[in-house]
Amino acid sequence: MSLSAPSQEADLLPGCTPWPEEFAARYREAGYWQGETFGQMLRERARRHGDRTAVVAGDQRWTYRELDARADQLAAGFKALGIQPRDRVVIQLPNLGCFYEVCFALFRLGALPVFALPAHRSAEISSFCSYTEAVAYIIADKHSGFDYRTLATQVHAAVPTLKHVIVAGDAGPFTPLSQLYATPVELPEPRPSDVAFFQLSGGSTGVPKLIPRTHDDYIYSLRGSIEICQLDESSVYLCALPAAHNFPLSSPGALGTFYAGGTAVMALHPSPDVAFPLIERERVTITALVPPLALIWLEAAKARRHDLSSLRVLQVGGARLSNEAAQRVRPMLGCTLQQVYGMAEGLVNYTRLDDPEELVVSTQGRPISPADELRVVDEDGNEVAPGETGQLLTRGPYTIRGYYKAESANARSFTADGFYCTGDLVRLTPEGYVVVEGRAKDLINRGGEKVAAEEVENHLLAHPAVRDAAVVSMPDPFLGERSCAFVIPREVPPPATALTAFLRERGLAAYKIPDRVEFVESFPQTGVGKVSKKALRETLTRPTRTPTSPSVS
Ligand code: AMP
Ligand code: DBH
Repeated sequence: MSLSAPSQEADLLPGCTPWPEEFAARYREAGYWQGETFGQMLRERARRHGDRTAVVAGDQRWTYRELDARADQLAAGFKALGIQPRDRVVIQLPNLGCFYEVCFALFRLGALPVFALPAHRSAEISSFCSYTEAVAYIIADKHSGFDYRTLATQVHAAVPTLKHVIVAGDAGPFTPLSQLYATPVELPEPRPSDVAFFQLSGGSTGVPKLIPRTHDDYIYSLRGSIEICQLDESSVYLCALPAAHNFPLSSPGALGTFYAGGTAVMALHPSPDVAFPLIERERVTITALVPPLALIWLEAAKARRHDLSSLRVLQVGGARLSNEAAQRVRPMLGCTLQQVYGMAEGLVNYTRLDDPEELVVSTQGRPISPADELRVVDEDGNEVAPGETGQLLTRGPYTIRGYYKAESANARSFTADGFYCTGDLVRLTPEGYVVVEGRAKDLINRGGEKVAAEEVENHLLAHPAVRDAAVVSMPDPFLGERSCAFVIPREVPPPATALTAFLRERGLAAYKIPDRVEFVESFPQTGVGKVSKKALRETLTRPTRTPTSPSVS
């Protein structure tokens, strides 16, 4: 532990915003930041729990000793390729057994993973690679019917800094991951106060923003999470959501499970067909889902074909879970529901496992840390009366102070005194629990997958037949929200399917393609002349629409 660590400013990767020195000192003194790196954490767990199973993926099983050794070997292989400390490496892997080896190898090397999701396509991946000047891109050969090597060929051609494409599986013209396990070499330890990796924000403008997380701050969030979720070495965590997402990575996710000495089981797909047999076989104790998946699981559990009795906690988060669905979790699945309201920028709230049913069903929990500061403010930034709804602002020992290399976005998303503006409309209960009421930011939350309206609009505007575009959410009983693009055509409207095909060709992830397209002559406006998305949204819930509007579903 280093209480007298040098100024963070000097430690931190350029392009990242440090915590002010007085806050950093406070977080160290309180024991939140303990000066430990991910590499050291795994080494220590391998010493303490060497023979315990760390990772299960298909019929592969690795003990902590094996995971530790394989991370060392892979770190040596990455180094031999020329990957250096602080080099950025975009990882886009499905839930394969090698996922955590790759992460820990990069952590040990001090290279910085950028956690892309399997659903991202060329628009997003090219942007992550060029924005971070990534030197390597790590993919699987194929997954869910998609060939990532084709994507890599496009990205490789578009991004000059990218030297290596590394493939888990059949590498084709690229570097096979399997050939990079080399004899371990001595590596200098990265600084715990430095950035360890980048998460992605759901983003409210343009492509997702990059979130730099340090060893110190993230490991603190793991420690807090495993205490709240009561994880220990007997815990078995099922990673059913995409492993790179902040929720299954850290709340407490697989990294929290490793911190506790438990076992992480990978599900290649989150459907009950895949997940339920794994829960039965591996005696899974805890897992995490987004609300639409939770609804599917609740339905599937009725058949009672699998023994799910080992499951103690079902975490649901990423988007608002309805009270009605929340009430069905214990009767249908026989386990405790834990609502999780988190964000890759930091702050995570949990309902506690021994909370009264009323709080668990109707709130999104309370923060991990006594040092998390929450303010609920009105549109002028003034605090609202207790219990009133307003935008949530937050700062604390594991919430970032700025996105990576994003000065103008930072000016919008952070207050002068360092609070992150979540864009979420919330109210606080008398017990200090958060209830998420909606969003101030311009995002569509499609069952936990966040679609930034502006990003999709920019792509639509690139179409020659489109004069203007506004993308809004529409309520959906299954996903919570779906997206609708309102388009003002230049002359004759193109077929809606031509527009969606155009977006696909531009390499936009499938979940961002508008679920519906409506052609209009003009947009309704607000008092100051901005497009009123509120009014657009309202036209969708009115019973009659322009009869000529073509739409796609
Ligand atoms: P991201 O920026 O992708 O990390 O997404 C974080 C955002 O997801 C939050 O700011 C919320 O808008 C939303 N979110 C996460 N968990 C919940 C939840 N339990 N209930 C409602 N919204 C949530
Ligand atoms: O949606 C999220 O980003 C999220 C949800 C639950 C998250 O980042 C987390 C928990 O850590």
